Amino acid sequence: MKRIEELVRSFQEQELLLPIWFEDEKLHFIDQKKLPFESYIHSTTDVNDLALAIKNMTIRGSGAIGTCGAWGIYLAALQSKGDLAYVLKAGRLLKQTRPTAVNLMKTVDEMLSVATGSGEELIERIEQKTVEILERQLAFEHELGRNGAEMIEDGDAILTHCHSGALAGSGYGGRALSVIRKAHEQGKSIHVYTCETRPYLQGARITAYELKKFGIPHTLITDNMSGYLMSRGKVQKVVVGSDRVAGNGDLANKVGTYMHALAAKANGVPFYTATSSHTIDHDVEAGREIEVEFRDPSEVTSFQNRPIAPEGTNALYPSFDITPNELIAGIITEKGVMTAPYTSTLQNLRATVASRV
Ligand code: RI2
Repeated sequence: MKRIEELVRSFQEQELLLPIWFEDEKLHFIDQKKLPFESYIHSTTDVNDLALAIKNMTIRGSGAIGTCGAWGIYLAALQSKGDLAYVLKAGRLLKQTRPTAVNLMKTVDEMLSVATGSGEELIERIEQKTVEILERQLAFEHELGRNGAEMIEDGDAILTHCHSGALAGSGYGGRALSVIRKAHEQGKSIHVYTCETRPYLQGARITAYELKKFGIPHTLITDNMSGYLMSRGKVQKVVVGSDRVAGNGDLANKVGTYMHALAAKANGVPFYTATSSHTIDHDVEAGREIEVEFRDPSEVTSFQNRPIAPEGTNALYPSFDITPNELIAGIITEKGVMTAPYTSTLQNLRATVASRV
């Protein structure tokens, strides 16, 4: 049986940017709110700390919080010395942290499907499942990247929104950046426009940080510049991540995605989402049924704790929006690129895949 420590060591030997890892009997994770100005690493043995870190976006990105479903249950099993009731309670806590990204809920359920027995026996079952999920997720990023890179042509400028990269996933490139990183590794000459992504600035802070690290040429723009660039023929593809895809192909992703998709359609630019078959939620028929998380409006009226509007200004912060399927040229998955009509292509995909993070 492969142990967690062995797996983490093998990950550390690869060229990965790990968001979360386990070492010296503690879970460690990078503080994504402080990047790129500070590389702060939190360490804990308490699943409650992990749940709080997901809720306050210290750890974020649907792939990374998906793997937290595995890490959190593993931590709870260790912390409680194999107390099943505690592990089940931890599962409920983790699932309540963020409502839109579906991978976290699905991964917690997958972990709990092996949670039987108690003590060492329970811990061992959970450790095995954790290893399985983490290995699978890293392999997924390479498969997804290879499929998506086929959509990218030499000379393309690619627009992306938010941060759908290594630290939002398992360390290679997450979703959108796995596609971009793979195309770059294949020797294609590409340029990336990364939208800053108000109000959290994931694009400016984290996507630009990763693109720089991977040596991929890029330009930072504010979110409202994408229409201008597309209308001037400066963008050949749009590739974004995905928090949840409905059964009909409608996409929930970081707020602002929808307006990029509209501009892409109006200018004949193909718009893709890079996702996992696990992120397709067949329990949800269409995007309007997806719960959109609303965050604290103070995150809009201030920037890094400094006010940017008069005191008392009303603000609103829907964290995600829904892009209707007719604006999507393709849904890139680890099993290939799905195209319209999505209701049937996604159903066929469902029939052929095992679940993934
Ligand atoms: P992957 C983010 O949300 C954005 O919606 C972004 O597109 C996505 O997660 C990246 O996750 P948040 O967690 O699609 O920053 O790459 O609110 O998994």
